[in-house]
Amino acid sequence: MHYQTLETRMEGSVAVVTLDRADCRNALDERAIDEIEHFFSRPPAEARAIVLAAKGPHFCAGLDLKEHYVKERTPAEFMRVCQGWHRAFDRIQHGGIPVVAALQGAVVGGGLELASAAHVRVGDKSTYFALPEGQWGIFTGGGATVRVARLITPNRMIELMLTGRVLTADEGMQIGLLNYLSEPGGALALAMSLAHKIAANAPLSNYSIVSGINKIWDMSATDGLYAESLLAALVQTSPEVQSRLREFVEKRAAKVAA
Ligand code: 1HE
Repeated sequence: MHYQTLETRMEGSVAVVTLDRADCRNALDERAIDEIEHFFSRPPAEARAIVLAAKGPHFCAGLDLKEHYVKERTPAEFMRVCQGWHRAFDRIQHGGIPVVAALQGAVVGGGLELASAAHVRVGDKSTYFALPEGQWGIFTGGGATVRVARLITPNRMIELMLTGRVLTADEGMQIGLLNYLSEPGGALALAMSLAHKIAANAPLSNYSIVSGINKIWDMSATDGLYAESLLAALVQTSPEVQSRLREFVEKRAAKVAA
């Protein structure tokens, strides 16, 4: 597939997918959403982790407001647009491969919805967050009511949307939008090194971590514990466990140390 809005490459077992519309601040038009869905539905077979990055000074300006203005969509048309975003971002969150997002500059509106589908978020001092939909008279439609609300609590999301407040990278760290704050300009390098470390885990462990925890969050406690035992039964008895644990038993494994 030749992508027009994405650039893709492999670095060892890490796939790097980069939003490539810096001239419009990586705003997400219908093609970009289709291409994101396509990539994350069929990631390279050898990919053990994925880094989601973006060209230019800003990660993503959200919904392509010009396209939305020009198309004058009907309610049914925009419902379909939203469902396309939900499909694409579900593939990121539930595709079974860990996704690390490298965030610089604006991570706003649909850009934050995209970032919140990743499993690990890395920023630097330039990174900032906002949900400015209110000023355009619109609402979130790319999954923020589910993913962003879970990350920062519904109450914080309501306040951000009502006031249009901009959160700094430090504030993003405090409330859980960022997992890591790198040195200036270092978000991509840190995201890559985390992704390489993640890629060294057993693929079935990673699959369970990225698909199981969020799915179990949607369940009752009883169902969740049952699902956890089923997942663990599958993962803990996989052949790779024996070779990894042998290293521990024979005292060749690295220790877990602070
Ligand atoms: C865009 C978009 C866009 C920039 N759609 N074209 N998102 C927003 O409300 C963000 C609106 N954008 C901004 O606040 C600023 O553009 C930025 C802070 C992101 C970047 O500022 P800056 O000074 O670096 O760039 P710029 O000069 O404002 O923009 C450069 C170009 O990108 C310019 O086009 P040009 O043809 O004049 O060069 C902008 O028009 C274009 N551009 N942002 C289209 N968003 C499923 S619902 C999701 C709901 C939402 O996401 S609401 C959108 C929230």
